[in-house]
Amino acid sequence: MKSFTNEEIARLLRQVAAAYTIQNEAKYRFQILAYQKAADSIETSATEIKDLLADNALDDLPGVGASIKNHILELFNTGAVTHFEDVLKNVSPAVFPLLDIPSFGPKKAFKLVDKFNLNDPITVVDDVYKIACEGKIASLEGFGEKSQNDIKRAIDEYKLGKTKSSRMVLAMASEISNTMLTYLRKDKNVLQAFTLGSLRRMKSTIGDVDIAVSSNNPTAVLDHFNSYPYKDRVIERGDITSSIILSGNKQVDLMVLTPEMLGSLLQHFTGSKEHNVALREYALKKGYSLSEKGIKLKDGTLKTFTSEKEFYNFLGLAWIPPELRENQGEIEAALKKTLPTLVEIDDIKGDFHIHSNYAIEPSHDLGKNTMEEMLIRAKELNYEYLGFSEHNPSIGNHTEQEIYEILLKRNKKIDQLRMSNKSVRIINLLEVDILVNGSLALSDRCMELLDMAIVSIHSSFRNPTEEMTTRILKGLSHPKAKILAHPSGRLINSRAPYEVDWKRLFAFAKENNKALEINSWPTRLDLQDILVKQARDYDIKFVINTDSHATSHMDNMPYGISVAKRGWCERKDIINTYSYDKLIDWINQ
Ligand code: DGT
Ligand code: CA
Ligand code: CA
Ligand code: ZN
Repeated sequence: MKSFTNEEIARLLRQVAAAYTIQNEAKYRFQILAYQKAADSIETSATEIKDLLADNALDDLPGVGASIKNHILELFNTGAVTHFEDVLKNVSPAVFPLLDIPSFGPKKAFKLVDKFNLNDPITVVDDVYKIACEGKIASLEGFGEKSQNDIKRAIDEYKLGKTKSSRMVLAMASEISNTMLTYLRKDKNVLQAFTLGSLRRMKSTIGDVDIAVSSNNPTAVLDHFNSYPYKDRVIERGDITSSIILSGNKQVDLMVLTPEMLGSLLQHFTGSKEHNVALREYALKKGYSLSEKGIKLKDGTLKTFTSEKEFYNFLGLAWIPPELRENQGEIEAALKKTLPTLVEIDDIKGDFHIHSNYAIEPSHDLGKNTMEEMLIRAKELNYEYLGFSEHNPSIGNHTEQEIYEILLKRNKKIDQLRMSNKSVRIINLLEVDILVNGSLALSDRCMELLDMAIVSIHSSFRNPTEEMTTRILKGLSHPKAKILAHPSGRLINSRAPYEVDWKRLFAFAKENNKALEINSWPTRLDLQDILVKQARDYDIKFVINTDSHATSHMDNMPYGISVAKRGWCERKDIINTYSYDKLIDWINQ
């Protein structure tokens, strides 16, 4: 018997649906829907089909009709499916890689492959890109200039890792969730609505959005949910649950229960799965069995909970903040009452990573707003202080003397601002490049013009671990270098973190009193939560910064807070919760 993963099977089913669409969408519309639905269901199933087959339990697989189940059996028995081969034989295999690119449907992909005679699935994405750049797509019937540009952009994004199935960044998932909550609350049958799953736990990337509703009329609520105007299709509908797909292949799951079960519902669907499994094992030892409906006692009666706190307390545990629910020791800590008091957004008194549009002729990008505008936003956010940290002047385009003069002039500007603006204190920083050899992009006398510096890596990301670590430590050892910005360099869905010996870096930061940045930019969220938790064991300090290039970016602070919380950080761990005086002491330490 051959073996296939759920992902491989789902992929094959989608190819069959695509081939039907290309052949005759109207004629095969039921088949297309059935194959798409089966693919959705298999892809999101928690159980592997190969395990179901081993248990002779393929019938348990929801959302898959009898004929597709037979095809799956054939696939495992013989390694191929005759019917699939029949459907697929008229479509070039070069069509399918194009279907992973955002905005590419089967018909568009087929037309391009057909018209330009593209037959190599390995090179087809590059081939289409080249043809688009040569301007040959615009003249094709049904395409045009705009769609040619859209194709180029979509392939650019695809190459950055944005496939149709990639996980959402927090900002996008929050927006989807908020829009959906507003829509749901318009239905009078909805008593309360909550965001759950990984989004409530504020994980840095989100697979799908989970929403819970308390209601005395689940059917009406599910009907309302299924009529959501921006849905692409409904993929599952039961008595108390339903799932829909929005455009861009984003999934939203809804669960509806009556209010007296709200506590256990919130607990269960917040997860994580790992936390729930560990909690269930812990409860089992006390003779309790947990579910989304409540806690079943030894005598078989079901105890229900209207609040999540009561649920945890009944188990002898303190309520656990959602950000900690990853089975990383939180259950033991809740039992011993040693859970951390996590840092909150209201604890934040300033932000050190701010790029204004001050004309510094930088090595990298300049901000969009003036220093004055950034200060106004800081005041609105109730900050006590704000640090300006434009990139250092480019060393390729200036002599050291020119850079020194640029910085002298900038210091004058900052002095003036300090005179005229008494409500927010200003910290004079720069974001200074750590060059490949570990030295800083600024000379010592230039560094002396600053209160402190943020240092960071913006080149040669792929050097070996030891080289990278030595480079960072050397850059950080300058007395003015107090903060390491976006320490791993990762960009979510597009750039892997660079290789760093984290233990060595953490030990160095502790020893030399350097802070690691938690960068709040939604596609950075760097240092990552797991590493924050490890770094915290070294008793290192962190700074939560927004890396703002415009005033509106200053509102991203909550994303950084979520990373700090997931790393178990308390207020005392975060430098920018300090009062101004304490901050100055820390800078001068
Ligand atoms: P995601 O969507 O991949 O970002 O991650 P989650 O954590 O939102 O996962 P999801 O959407 O599959 O499920 C939401 C929550 O429902 C999950 O965190 C815990 C609960 N849950 C789902 N499936 C299971 C399961 O098989 N066992 C247990 N104990 N809990 C589950
Ligand atoms: Ca989810
Ligand atoms: Ca889900
Ligand atoms: Zn920056």
